[in-house]
Amino acid sequence: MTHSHLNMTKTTWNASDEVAEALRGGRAVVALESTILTHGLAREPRGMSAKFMAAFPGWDAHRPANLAAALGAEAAVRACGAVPATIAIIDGRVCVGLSATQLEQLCANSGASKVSLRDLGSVIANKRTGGTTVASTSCIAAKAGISLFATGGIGGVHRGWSKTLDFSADLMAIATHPVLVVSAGAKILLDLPATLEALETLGIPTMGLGSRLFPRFTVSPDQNLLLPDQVQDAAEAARVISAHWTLRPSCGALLMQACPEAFALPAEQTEQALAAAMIDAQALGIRGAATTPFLLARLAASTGGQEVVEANLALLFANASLAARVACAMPK
Ligand code: PSU
Ligand code: MN
Repeated sequence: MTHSHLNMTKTTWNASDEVAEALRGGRAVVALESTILTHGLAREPRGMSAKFMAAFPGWDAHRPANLAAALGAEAAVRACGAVPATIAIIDGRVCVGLSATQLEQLCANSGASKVSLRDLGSVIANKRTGGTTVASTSCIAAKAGISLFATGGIGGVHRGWSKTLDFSADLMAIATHPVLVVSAGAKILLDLPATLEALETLGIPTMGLGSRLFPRFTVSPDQNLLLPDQVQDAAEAARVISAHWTLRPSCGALLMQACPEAFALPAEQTEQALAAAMIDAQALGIRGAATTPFLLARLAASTGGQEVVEANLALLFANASLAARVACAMPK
């Protein structure tokens, strides 16, 4: 018996008709993660500023914010000519491409878990439901034959890592699955210089779009933290990743772009909120997988929380568009 996904029964693996057909036809497909839906955004509707609505007129203020975000990211992929494949585990089934009903139910499900690499087996076997992280989404996308994946910000080496040894499974997953992950860099709550070192150690190609500044998720880039490489456009990213895969066909890569300038936040304000949140996390004994959702939720609830949410959404939509453009530029 092999353990290939080809042998997984229909009950554990389900690609939507649209995604299955796109993959069969060699069309451009972009994977999207779902932890941001289950753990990153509100399950209540959320009104946005006039500035946000002018930039993203499709935002649906009447739907739950996480569902509106999911639909917005999918629409951004479609607008650039690719097919979106939102990935999640639903009742133990690995779903690649969710129906409207599945997406609605996932976004409404307050019991959905955060599913990282280590959790996949138990969530599937116990027929549970969860949002997949960058790590587990990379694994599932690779198995499905999808090579482009868009997210907000990746996980990385956490601040205080020398005591906690906490660094995200995202890093190992990207190093060991052939996907190009498009992000706005690593989450601001991390130790970013250490994250850059880890990416180098793992041999993960890391390119900035039109810049070598390391993007910091919702915060504007640090002028002193440089990526090893940059590309001018989607076509160049596609050429670089194709060349990379001729030699290292099982190692992923990163393409990063800064949060759209109109929505990026100043570092000082975020650092202040983060410092308070980290003290609370320690006092409450928040550890392990709970750390990232806790700190991000505290940032979004801090003074200026509305701007944090808008920046998070603006960068997510921008990354979905960029991933779709690269997917369309990949050689067939
Ligand atoms: N976006 C959010 N909240 C999250 C995440 C994204 O608003 O929790 C997830 C991402 O899916 C990322 C993961 O892969 O957090 C990293 O978590 P950790 O540091 O535990 O590996
Ligand atoms: Mn962790």
